Amino acid sequence: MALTVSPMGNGIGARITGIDIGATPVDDATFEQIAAALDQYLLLSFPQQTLGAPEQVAFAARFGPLDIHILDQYNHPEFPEIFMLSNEVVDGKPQGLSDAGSYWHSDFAFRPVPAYVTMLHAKKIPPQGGNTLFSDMYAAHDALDAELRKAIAGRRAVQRYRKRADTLGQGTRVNFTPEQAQKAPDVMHPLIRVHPESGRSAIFAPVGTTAEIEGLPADESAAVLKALFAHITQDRFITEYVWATGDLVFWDNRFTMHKATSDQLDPSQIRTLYRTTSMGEVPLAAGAR
Ligand SMILES: O=C(O)CCC(=O)C(=O)O
Ligand SMILES: [Fe+2]
Repeated sequence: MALTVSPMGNGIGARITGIDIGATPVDDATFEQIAAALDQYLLLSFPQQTLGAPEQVAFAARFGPLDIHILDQYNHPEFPEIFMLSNEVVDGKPQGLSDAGSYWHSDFAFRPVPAYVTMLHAKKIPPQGGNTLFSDMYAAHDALDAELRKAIAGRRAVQRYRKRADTLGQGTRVNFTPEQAQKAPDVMHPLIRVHPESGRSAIFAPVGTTAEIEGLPADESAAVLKALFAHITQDRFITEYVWATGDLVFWDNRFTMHKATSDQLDPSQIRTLYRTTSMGEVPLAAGAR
């Protein structure tokens, strides 16, 4: 299949045309091309895709085992691997989770094995608003100054689902029940993680979950994280994705962070996306390969 890969700009992200992902099963050679493009660009967009829920599940499963979301009230009734994001309410019933994360995060960073690929298929996109921001954690790593690099080198940090709710008094708009929260205990991951094949280093400090740096006094840990968060959220690392209905978009959570802007969306602006999450690997620390 002849794919056309067009970079979105100078940073991460590429658009791919020349393929209808729902129409024909993607052959192995084409899949390898797509996986290689994802490795290179970290964020891929396939416009005008008409695939249904089972086709999305089948395609996403090729990247890794699919998560079934703990907030199961928003799972698709027939295909529980599909998690529905929507601010639409029909007959008093929410059609999905209205805000899956309007703060910098990497999906399931708080799990022992975080997400690899999150895939969103845009079902209904309003004329304006609801853009998603992505930040390049390879570039942020490479631009670290000597002081900050030294402060985080070889260190691990606690990844905590509850961090955002605890510190800012707000989580996603729907929070876990106590039983659901129990399924998300603290984990420890390296602050610099490496690509398992290339060995390339990236910062892994998703703002929404990175709580404490192991082995540092609390005040020092807080000061380093404050500086690190300011560093990794600079405009120069960010790509803003503007959605169109039909877009199939996915990204590599290992080496990027992202941030929804659903918190700024006017409730009259209906936005619905179907999500799958392909799980990845235990984050590898530099030197551990
Ligand atoms: O709705 C969005 O723009 C992104 C939501 C999100 O963070 C996710 O699906 O992982
Ligand atoms: Fe997310």
